[in-house]
Amino acid sequence: MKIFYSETHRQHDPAFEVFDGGQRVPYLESPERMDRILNALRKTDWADFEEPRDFGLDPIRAVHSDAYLTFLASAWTEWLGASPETSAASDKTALLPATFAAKRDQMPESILGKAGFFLLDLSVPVVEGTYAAALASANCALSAAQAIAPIAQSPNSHPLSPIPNLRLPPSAFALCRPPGHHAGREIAGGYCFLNNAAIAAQWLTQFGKIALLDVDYHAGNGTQDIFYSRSDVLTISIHADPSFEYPYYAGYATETGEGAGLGFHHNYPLPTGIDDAAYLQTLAHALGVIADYRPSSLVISLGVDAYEHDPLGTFKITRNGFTGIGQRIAALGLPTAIIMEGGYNTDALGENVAAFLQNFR
Ligand code: SP5
Ligand code: ZN
Repeated sequence: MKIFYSETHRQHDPAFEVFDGGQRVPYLESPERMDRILNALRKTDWADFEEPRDFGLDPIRAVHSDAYLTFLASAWTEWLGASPETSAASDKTALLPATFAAKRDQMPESILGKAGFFLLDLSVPVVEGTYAAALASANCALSAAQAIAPIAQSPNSHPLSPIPNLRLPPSAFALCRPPGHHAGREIAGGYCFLNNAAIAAQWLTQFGKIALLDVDYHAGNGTQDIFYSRSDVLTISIHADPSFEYPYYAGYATETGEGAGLGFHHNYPLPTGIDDAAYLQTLAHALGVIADYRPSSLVISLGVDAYEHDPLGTFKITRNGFTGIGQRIAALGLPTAIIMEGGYNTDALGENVAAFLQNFR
């Protein structure tokens, strides 16, 4: 399986985030996460690592607003240039505002005001290398999309199935960091700056309808936002009920799309303590919706924070559970681009990702 990975993610390494109650804690979405996944994948005999290609800004501008991309590109320099009186920070290790835009029809000039407009919460500190890392992450997703696109499929480019004259559909993995599914059209949140899975799905629409399934523990609010009024990208998210869990303000079962997109978004909010069997039941419903839609290819937002020992999660999914989830999804038989999202138990992260991916080679 082709795995797209870039070392550029290391440039995004904030020292802290702020948890509920105002505690500064070490940044959970750390570069070490990638090392753990790389180590686990290197132990397999099917991981084929490749550098991402640079797709330029056009496929990213198809998903995110110009104002937002301009902010990401210049935020760090503007923050460094802000006068001490306006910035009031003694050490400028990160740009993180304390005021957020509940109302979004005015754009202030100050960098802190703009940061409050374009950032959703206290888990997206912007540091010097954030934009470069986010671009490289998006390029990993785009490279995985390209690897499964019909144009990439020469007769021998993917493995033979055990059944003669029947070829397995192509799949590829984007080992993305930072993750993407909480990033909306013009907002960062939940460790996410550019919505890598949405960028991949949008790029793939040139070949037909796309289904995007999000199995991260948290609701894919950014992805929901981006495709909410579209019928050419079916979006489905299975996650902890936002009535008690981040991102709180999206991911409810009643949210099913709007306008032309009505009926093309599905949320499956679940209570705490969900085990493998209950999760697989919900997944079966979601996969039925995808099969009925007949997409030309599938994008997976793969978070493994539903794991039983994840520090941010409350679900009880086991390593075997991730194998089962991957197996059910692979059984759809669709070309599939798998995009890395969350997962914060660093000890188990690599093996959990490998457990999911092994179904697709
Ligand atoms: C991509 C992804 O998985 N982003 C998740 C961002 C979640 N941020 C929520 C932070 C809330 C902190 N609450 C800590 C509870 C620890 N038991
Ligand atoms: Zn998550």
